[in-house]
Amino acid sequence: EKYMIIDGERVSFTDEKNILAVIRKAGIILPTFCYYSDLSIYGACRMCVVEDQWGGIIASCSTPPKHEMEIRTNTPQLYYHRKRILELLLAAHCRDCTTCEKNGKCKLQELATRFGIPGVRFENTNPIRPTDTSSKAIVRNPNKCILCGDCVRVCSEIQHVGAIDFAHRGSKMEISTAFGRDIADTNCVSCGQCAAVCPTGAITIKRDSHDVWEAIHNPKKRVVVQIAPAVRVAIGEAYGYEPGENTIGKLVASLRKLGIDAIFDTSVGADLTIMEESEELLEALEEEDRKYPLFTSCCPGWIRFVETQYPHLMKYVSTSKSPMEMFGAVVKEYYRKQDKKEGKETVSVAIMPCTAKKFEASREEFKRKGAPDVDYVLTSEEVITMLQEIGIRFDRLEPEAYDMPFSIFSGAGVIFGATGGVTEAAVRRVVEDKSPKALKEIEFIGARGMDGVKICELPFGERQIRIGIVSGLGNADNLLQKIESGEEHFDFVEVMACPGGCVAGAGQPFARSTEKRMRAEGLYKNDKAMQIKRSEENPLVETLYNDLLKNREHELLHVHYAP
Ligand code: HC1
Ligand code: SF4
Repeated sequence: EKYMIIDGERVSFTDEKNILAVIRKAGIILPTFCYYSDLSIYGACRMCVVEDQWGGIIASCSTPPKHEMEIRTNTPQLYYHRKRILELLLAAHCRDCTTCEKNGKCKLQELATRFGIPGVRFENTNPIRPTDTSSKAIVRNPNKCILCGDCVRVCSEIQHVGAIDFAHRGSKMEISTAFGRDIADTNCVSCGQCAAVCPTGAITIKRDSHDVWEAIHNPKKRVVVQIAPAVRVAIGEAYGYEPGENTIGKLVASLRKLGIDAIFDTSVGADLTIMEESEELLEALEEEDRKYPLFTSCCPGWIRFVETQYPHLMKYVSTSKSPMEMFGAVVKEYYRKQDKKEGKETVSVAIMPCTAKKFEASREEFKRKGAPDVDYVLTSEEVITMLQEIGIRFDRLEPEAYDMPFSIFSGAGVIFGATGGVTEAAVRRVVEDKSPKALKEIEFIGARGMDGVKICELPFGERQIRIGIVSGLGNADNLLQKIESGEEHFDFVEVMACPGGCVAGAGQPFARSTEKRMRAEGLYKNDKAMQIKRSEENPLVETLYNDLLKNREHELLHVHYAP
């Protein structure tokens, strides 16, 4: 058995990649800024340093463990070293903590408190640099950056986007876009993953809650909300509920107290998306010698990725709008007459786990007569803050039901929020056998689970269909390369930009892999408890097609992105 001596105690290890992992196994929480197990090791912050048996100082994140190695994590030398790093970081940091987005959640602030830093002895000599607010999804404030590089690595290693990188050297070093452009003018897909890993307030998610408050306070406005599938299994975490616990009823009750006029579920839109997208899939399956699959279209980060990196593949992306946009169009149409009669204006708000949805809502392609179908997107985190602002005790409220008339949706719509969910929902729709046994079999085609790449094959009539499911744009990129080279062939490919799907969106409360998995399981549990399992069995879908959507499917349910 291999072991190390950590602070005089023997700790065994097997395949841990670095000493830091062994130290954590021993129950010691060493402070770090730049270490994420999913990302490459950067070793920049030097907070995780330890002393070896000869008094040498080494970074534990970038040193592999060796058998019989002896280290100390807690010596006078290390104590002063860490304190000094913190002081230097604080000295170069804009310290307007009270009004910072990250107040209370900032790692620098947390460690300054943990180390009892009494004051900063050095002056901040850095010039104040402008904050980049050009993106609909994220805000970059370089004055709060500690150069840990987490954002750079998540953007390039996990997402294969590389919109941001280190620029300049020495004390001038900063994180920048190519040529210092505004982030909105780069290939950034608005996925928000950089904000999710940023330990300070240097990259945060843009807030739209102020505008929504104004609409709520305006008696001439009718504020209508739709809630995305993945929100229900995460928002409760802010109130002590387990990840995966479905707290939608409490959220609905809270939103009523907030002053929202009508509350619906994006899963209704997901049922419509399945109706349209499976038509496209059936058509694609008819085509002979089709090289490319039908790609899903509900994830706006993915759409932006194809537009910027694989524009020639845009024509293989489903033209079905995302559930959010389909339902947004339905909402605006539904209230049009009533608004006129009552002299009101409907403001359509979507509560999403996602930051890229803010970008999607603002796209020209989703404006009709100059007005967007979704006016504002709030993340789960923003809604938590809004509830806190007026002191709503979410946990003490009795669950309430959705408003009429859009209160019916299927389990297929709900599972959209987990990677593989769209595929499973589409398969439920296209298979001919609608028996409970067939439904159960679909559960096991391999679409479930949090793996970044899943491949399913299933019989379809005389043939087999082959489906690829990826989450994380890096995985999507790798799969696209294999499709292009002819190494892989699929009939249908589902892509979600965030690793794990919407449950793991950057707008959700911070989560590690266990919580993400529990959220996805929560959605499948929710589906199990639902009476309607398939989108086409939702009676509301039929009503909509016969009425509001009649002869307007193309206008209201499909989109053609400008080249
Ligand atoms: Fe998603 Fe979707 S599943 S994209 O992850 O297709 O955001 O939850 O609302 O639109 O339904 C997000 C989630 C969400 C859409 C649906
Ligand atoms: Fe990169 Fe996503 Fe951040 Fe844009 S939002 S910079 S794509 S990680």
